[in-house]
Amino acid sequence: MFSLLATTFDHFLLPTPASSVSGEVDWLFWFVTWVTVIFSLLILLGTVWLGFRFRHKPGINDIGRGPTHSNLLEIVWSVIPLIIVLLIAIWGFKGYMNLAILPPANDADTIEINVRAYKWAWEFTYPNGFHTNVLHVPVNTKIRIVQTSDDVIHSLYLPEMRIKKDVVPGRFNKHWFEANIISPMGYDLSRKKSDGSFEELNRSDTASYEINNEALEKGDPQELEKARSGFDIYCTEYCGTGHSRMLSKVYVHPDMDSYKTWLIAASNPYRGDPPAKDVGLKLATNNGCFACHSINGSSGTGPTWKDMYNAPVKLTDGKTVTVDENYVRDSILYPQKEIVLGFGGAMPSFLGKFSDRDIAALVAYMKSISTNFKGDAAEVNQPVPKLNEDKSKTK
Ligand code: HEC
Ligand SMILES: [Cu+2]
Repeated sequence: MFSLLATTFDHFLLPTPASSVSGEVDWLFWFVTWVTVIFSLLILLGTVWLGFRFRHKPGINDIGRGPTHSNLLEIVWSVIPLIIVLLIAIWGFKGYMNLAILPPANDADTIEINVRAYKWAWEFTYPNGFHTNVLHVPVNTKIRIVQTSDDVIHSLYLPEMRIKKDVVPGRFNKHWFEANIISPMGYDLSRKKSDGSFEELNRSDTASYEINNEALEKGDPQELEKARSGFDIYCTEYCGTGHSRMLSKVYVHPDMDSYKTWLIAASNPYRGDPPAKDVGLKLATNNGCFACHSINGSSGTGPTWKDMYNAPVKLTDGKTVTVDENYVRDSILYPQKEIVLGFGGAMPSFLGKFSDRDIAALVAYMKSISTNFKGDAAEVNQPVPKLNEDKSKTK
C-alpha cells in the first residue's frame, strides 16, 4: 500500500529520484509520513468517538467505575510503537552509514570532485584541475565530493540525488553519490533547425552549460531554457543576501566517454577562439601563477606582472634585460637561467607543460596589463593563432 500511495504522490512532494540511494530514502520518507498520517487519524477519530460515546447525558450524575488497568492494552500500545520506531531507527541508520562511508579514493571507477563554496557561487574542480560553476558527472559512476568554503557556512544540496551536506570554512566535508539516470536536456535557442524547432542541448557542448545567474535573473531566454535542463543544485544554509542566487546544475552524461569529451573540451582554454589575453589569464589562473605573482604592482614570492612587459629587469648576474617574448619563455621553461635581482630561485619550471602557443597567450595577457607595451592594443584581443605543434593537443 505504501509504495502504491508513494508512486501516486511521488512528484507531489519529492523530485525525480535520480541516484542509487533515492529509492531507499524515498521509502523511508513515505513510511514515516504514512505512519504519522495513519496514527494521527486513529488518535483523532478515537478522541472524537470517545467524546461522543461517553458524553454527559441528562439525568445521569454517577461518574461510574470504569476499568482502572489493562495489561493487554498497555502492552499493545507500547510494543507496536516500539517496533515501528526501531524499524525507522535501524533503517535510517543504515541509510546514514551508506551516505557517510565514502567509496575508496583509489578506485579507478570513482571520480573525485572538489567543491568550493563562496558568497555566492559554487566552483567544481575536476581531477584534471579544470574548474567551472556546474557539475558534470557520468551516469552509474561513484562521485566523491570533497567540499570546503571560503567564507561562511553553506550547504550543498542535490535534491534529485537525495544528498545534502554542510560546506564549512576551515574543514573538508566529504560525501558521495551515484547518479543512475541521465539528466533532462533543454533546447539550444541559438540553434534553430529548418523546421523552426530548436536543436536539443548537446551534453558535450560546454559553452551552453555554464550558468550565468545574472542573465537568468534578467530573464534571458537562453538561460531560462538552460535552467530547464540538468538537475538542481541549491545552497540550503542561509548565507547572506545572495543565498537564493547560489543555484547551479548537475548534468548527468549517458556514459564515461561523453563526460570525458566534455571535460577535454571544457578544459581547453582555446575553446571558442577567445582573445589571446583571456587565454593567458585562464592559463595563469589554472596553473597557479598568481600564488607568487601579483598583477597590482606588489611583490610576492615573485615579481609583479604589472607593467613588466617591455620593462628593464636587473638580474642577479649583474646584467639588465628587457622583458620580451623570449625572456618570458625562458623564465617559464628554464627559470634558473636568469634570476631577477632580489628574488630567490623559487620559480618552478613549467617545461613540457606549456606549448609556445600557450606562452604567446601568457605574453598577450602580460602585455594587456603593462603600460610599457606600446604596440596595438587590438593585438592582445585577437585569438591566438594555431601553431603546428598544437595540432595533436587541440584536436
Ligand atoms: C612558487 C612561486 C612561483 C610560481 C608558482 C610562479 N612563479 Fe614565476 N617567478 C617566481 C620567482 C621567485 C621569480 C623571480 C626569480 C626568477 O626569475 O626565476 C619568478 C619570475 C618569473 C618571470 C620573470 C619576471 C620578471 O619580472 O622578470 C616570469 C615571466 C614568470 N615568473 C612567469 C610565471 C608564470 C607564467 C607562472 C605560472 C605558469 C609562474 N611564473 C609561476 C616564482 C613563481
Ligand atoms: Cu550559500
